[in-house]
Formats: sequence, structure tokens, C-alpha cells
Amino acid sequence: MTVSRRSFLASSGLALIGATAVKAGIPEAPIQSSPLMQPPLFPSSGPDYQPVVTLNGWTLPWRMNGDWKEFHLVAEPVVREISPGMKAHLWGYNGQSPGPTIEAVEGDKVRIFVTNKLPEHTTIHWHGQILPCGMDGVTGLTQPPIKPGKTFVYEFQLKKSGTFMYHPHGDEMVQMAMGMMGFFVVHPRDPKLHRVDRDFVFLLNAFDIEPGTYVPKINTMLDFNMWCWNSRVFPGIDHFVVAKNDRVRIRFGNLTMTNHPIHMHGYDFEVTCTDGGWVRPEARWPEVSIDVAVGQMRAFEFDAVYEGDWAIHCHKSHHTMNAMGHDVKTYIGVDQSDIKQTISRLIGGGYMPMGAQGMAEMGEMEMAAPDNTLPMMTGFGQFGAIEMGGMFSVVKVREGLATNDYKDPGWFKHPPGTVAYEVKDVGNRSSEAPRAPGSSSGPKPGDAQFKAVKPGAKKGHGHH
Ligand SMILES: [Cu+2]
Repeated sequence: MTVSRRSFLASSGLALIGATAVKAGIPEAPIQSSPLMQPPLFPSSGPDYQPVVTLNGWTLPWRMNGDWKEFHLVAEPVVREISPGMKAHLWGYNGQSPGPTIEAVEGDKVRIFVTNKLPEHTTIHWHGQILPCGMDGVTGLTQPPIKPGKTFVYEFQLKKSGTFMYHPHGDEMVQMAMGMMGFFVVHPRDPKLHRVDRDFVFLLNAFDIEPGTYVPKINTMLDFNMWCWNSRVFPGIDHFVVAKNDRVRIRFGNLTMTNHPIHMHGYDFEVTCTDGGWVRPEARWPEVSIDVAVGQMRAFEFDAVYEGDWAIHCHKSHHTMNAMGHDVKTYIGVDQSDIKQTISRLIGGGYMPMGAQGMAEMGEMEMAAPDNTLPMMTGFGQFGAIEMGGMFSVVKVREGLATNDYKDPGWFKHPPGTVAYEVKDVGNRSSEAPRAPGSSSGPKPGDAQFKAVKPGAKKGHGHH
């Protein structure tokens, strides 16, 4: 745990608040500098609950002041490691993007101080919460903007338990493109309601960061190149470590500009909560992929009865790749041998055309790249290159993990005889597999239809 604390006396907004109804000053604003998942923060006062864990994140500590739970968020520029090898200059809260997860209990009265250390004004909207209109955080509509250097306070009672988030509602396009957002979990007042053993949360966000640069392009609407969970991409995203037979909940919210079908292998599960509240048991149906639209939150649950290393990822295949390689042209089936000779002659040898047999080879290659970017397909498992990036992680279900042990247990030890394997003695059987009547086994490089296709002459090398 590397939470450092800075004195609230140094906070620039203190004088503003001192004269208002807030009597005991502003609670300190802890900051977090580690991009790794922090242990769950168990409640030290008030009703019991099973706290969540935030992928590559943490929960904001609070203090009690009378019957108010007080939190302090500081909106500020941050440096976020997207994955080892790449850092981004973002805006966030209390040292990180996303900001810390806020956790409280149904019925709690919360007082949330927001200090603005950005170069422009901001506000915070409490997405999904039922609250007085004037606490809704919409710049100009429900409150004046929080100017740089100023501190505002939001006070409301948590009307219901569930899954919520917070984000700015002023200069939104810029501030969300820069990474400003956070998770807000309200636990049921009855700790037995909706109880699970492990409860993971993360936000889906996306950035457009040119290879070799550090600041997201804030005007991008669709063509992002970093598809993130909590401002991290594979292989930098924490694994979901789960003990066998645990009841598990995974909650996520989408603050990108497109929808994401989140798919988990090895299990079926049910959506149990949306940003609108808990789904009644009789209204749930089984899924293996859950689409989450922009601005939505979803939570699904399952009993972790199957051990293994189970992939969990967005099913849009472009969202499981990183920056390098988005501009690669399609060369599948193209005979590039003449190009290799031509370009090798021009540049004095050493040119290697790529992609004629697909692009899996890129998952294993160390390509020359500018500083501060990530390869398109990366990461290794126990059987070789995983060939992924972006919104991808692994649910690791293991026998015998201690309660609240989230340490990486390593790769799954498959029981003998349970791993797909190569058949050595095929003979000429490979041509005997049944095919649909009248179909061929497909064209091959060198067939007439491929002879007509020539790759564009101006960009023969498959990546920038
Ligand atoms: Cu996606």
C-alpha cells in the first residue's frame, strides 16, 4: 500500500469552506501512486459489508463527522502507466485515472469535498444516484463551475444500494477524454443482501495517444487506439483472482464512445445489477457476453466452480489490440515475394513483408517502435504469445485460496489429459475432413484470383 497523505491545511480551498456549514475542516485527500490493485478497504465504522476491489485501483478512505461520511476528491493532472512501457499524461482524481472508488452504505449521509487543481473549471456528476437536483453536478444547470483552486462540497443521502459512477459534467468531452471518472458502490444496508465473496469493479475508457506521445487527442470521437479498463490495457490489467466456489460479482461501467460486449470464458452468468438498480431474480437471464452501452453499468455474478485461467475480454476484436498496428493493410493471401525483392533492393536488404499468412506472427515479434507506445498484440501465457492487447484479462479460479487473497497464483496447472494437443500421426487424413457439397478447400496464394491483387506501392511495410 503506497497511500501517501498530504495535509488538508495545504489545500488551496480551505479558506472558502471554513465559513460555511462545514465545521471540522476538510478531510485529508489521500493519493495513490501505485497502478496495482490495492487490497479491499474494510469498513472501520458503520454497517458491515464486503468491500469491492478495483482493478488497478483503490478505494478512497473516509472519515466520520457526526453522522456524515466525509470524502475528499482532488481533480488534478496525473501520470498513469497504461501498461509497463507506456505512460500517459491524464487528468484524474487523487493521483490516478480513474479516481478512487467511493464505497458507502445505503442510507449513509455522504459529504464529498471536491478540490479543483485542474487548469480549467470542473464539476462532478454522481451518475445514477437519486439525490437533490442541486447536488447533481451539471455545470450551469444545477451549480456554478468549480473554478481552478476552489473547493465545493456535495451532500446527499444514499437512497439505494447498487452500482454507480462519477464523472465531470463540465467540458465533458475534454475531461472524460483525459481520463476523469470513478466508480461509486453503495452497499446494501443489510449485509446479507446480494452478498458475494469477491466483488470486482472497473470502468471502460479509451484514449487516442499517438505512438511516441503522452497526451490523449481530446477531439477523437471514434478512432481510439488504447482500449482500457481503468486506464490500463493488456497485459497491464490486473487478473481477477478467485477462490474455487466463491460467489463472484464483476461490475463495470462504460465511459468510452462505443459499446463493448464483455465476454467471459468458461462460465455462464446472470446480470444482477445495472446503473438503475438490482435486477429481480425472476427477470434475470443467462449470458456469456454482456453488451454495455455508452454511459451504462452492468454487474454479473457466477459461482466459481470451474478452475482454470479463463479469458475475459471485449468481443470487438479491435478492442483487444493496442496502438501499434491499427493502420496495417490487409495482405492475407497476397504473394509478397516480388515486393520483398523490390524493397530489399531499394533499402539495401533486410525488408520482411508481413501479413500474408495472417498477423499472428506479430504477437511474437519485438518490432522497432517509438518510445512510449505498446505493440498491437502482446503478452505471454504458459503456452506462448497470447496475441492480445486492450480490453483483455484473465479470471484465475483456484482451489484453496484464502479469503481476500488476491495475489497472482501463477498459470493454471491443467490436470493431465485436459489440454488440447497436436495429433502427430495424421497421414493423409487431413484432406478427408467432410466439406459442404460443391465447396472447394479455398483458394491458395498463387491461384489466379490472387495474381490480380497487388498491395499498394506507397506503403509496403505493414505498420508505422
Ligand atoms: Cu470493446
